[in-house]
Amino acid sequence: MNIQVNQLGYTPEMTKTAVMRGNLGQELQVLNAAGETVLTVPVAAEREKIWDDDVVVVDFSALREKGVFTLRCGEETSYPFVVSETPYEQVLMALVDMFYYQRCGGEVDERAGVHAHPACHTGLGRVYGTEEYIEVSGGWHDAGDYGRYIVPAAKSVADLLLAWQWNPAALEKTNLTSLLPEVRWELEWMLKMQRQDGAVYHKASCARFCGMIMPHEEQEEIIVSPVSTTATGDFAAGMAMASRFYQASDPAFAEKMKQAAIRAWDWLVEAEPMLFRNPEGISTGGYGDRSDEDERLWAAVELAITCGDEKYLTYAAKGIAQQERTWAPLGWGDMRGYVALEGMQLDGELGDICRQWVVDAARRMLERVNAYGITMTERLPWGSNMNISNDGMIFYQAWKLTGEEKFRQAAEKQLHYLLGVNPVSYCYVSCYGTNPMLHPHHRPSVATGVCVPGLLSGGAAGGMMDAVAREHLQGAPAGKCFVDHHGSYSTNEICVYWNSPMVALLSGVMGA
Ligand code: 9MR
Ligand code: ZN
Repeated sequence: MNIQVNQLGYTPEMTKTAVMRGNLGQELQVLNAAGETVLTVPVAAEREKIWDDDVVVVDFSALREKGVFTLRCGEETSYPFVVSETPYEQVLMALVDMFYYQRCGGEVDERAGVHAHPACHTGLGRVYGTEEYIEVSGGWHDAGDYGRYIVPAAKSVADLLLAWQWNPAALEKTNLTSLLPEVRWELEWMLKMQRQDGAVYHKASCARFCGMIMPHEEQEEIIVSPVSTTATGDFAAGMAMASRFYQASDPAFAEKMKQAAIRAWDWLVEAEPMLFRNPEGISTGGYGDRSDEDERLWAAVELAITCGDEKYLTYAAKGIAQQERTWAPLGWGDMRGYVALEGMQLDGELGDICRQWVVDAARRMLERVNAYGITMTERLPWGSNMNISNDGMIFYQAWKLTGEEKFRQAAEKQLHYLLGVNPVSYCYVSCYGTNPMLHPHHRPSVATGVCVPGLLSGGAAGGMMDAVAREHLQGAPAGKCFVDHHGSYSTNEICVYWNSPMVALLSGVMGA
């Protein structure tokens, strides 16, 4: 396929772009379902060389009518796409339902079809290196594996709450689950991961990854790994943030989270950095870090907003002043983007500084975008689709702050990329679009032979970090390093914290 479109379509008002590769012709035709040409647009002569192709962006925003269309240039025809007021309603519901499918410690009921299963991982967890057993059931399985990790959990929670904050109306239509109750499922588990003294255990998982079995079939002992200052900082931030969202519906739960955040903070201020590394005998996800300063700062900002105490504000002000505020990464490792996004709620000058930070970061990102509209060209990391969704969130917020169209368009382009405007012509959300990803590294999908819908693939990742990637992708340019194969965990795993920023981006864009 040489004409890449958003396979789920566009709204009538949206900027509509497609990316074409090669010299297909000088004009692009938009054809309706009857095969009639409804619009012709010239194709620019200049090409951008990227990922071994010569590509050109075509803008067919002049198409305002609703219906099903294809793009044609020379001999080549794109996949069909719709123009409608609600092209993303279904996929958004599926992206949210993903969290329900990932549930641990509770039944996934018969509505999930072949993926239904009884409560899993319900045994007590043994605190690493001790004979102490604690109750840590619940939460979401992190990804294609069944580990549950605090650091990425906090990112997922924050993104989903931001989605709710940005556009609750978009999230009203639900299928298997709805947003705030689903997030609470994770929060209740996180609360169980806090130690008496306020510190937070890094993760709950078996010693190693299991085979491609259903979750309730994994019967090994659950081990609760040691505490870390990154997990404790993220926990404090996530709890303080979440507390505000449940204040109206359940003040007691909100208070419980606030107190948990305060206790985590009180422990944290006395603690030297404890950066996590898998202890001996444990080989599940590490979520290690080089610094815990950003997690501490994010916690201070959320606590300052929720509690208003001077001590949090002082810490936040000092920390924010020290940042080089030109980029705003949204974790899991570097949480400074949440400092910027959330810090906008602080009063006075601090709030202004954070708003400027978001806009400056978005401007810097815009300077780097390629023909596909994304900021990464040479190096696409493991889970690049998370970075793309994260970037979309920052672009969206910059648009809200400035009203500048270029930011809105940039946010939409991140979405177009994920849904089909990419060099491998995939809709990266499982079971959606004309050419969907269908074979993720995801145990329930592999065990049943049926792909769970609504999973965002990690996407293209250079570096050849698994055997399947090495077999299929040797020599491929970065943007094409993707293989829809369940063995390629470095290009085609799925994760709660990859779905979550896409939920936020999509909710935002749907309200734009
Ligand atoms: O998302 C993580 C990615 O940024 C890292 O490069 C990679 C290797 O350390 O790990 C990813 O996280 C995985 C985690 O360790 C275990 N669950 C599945 C995650 C996604 O592949
Ligand atoms: Zn489980």
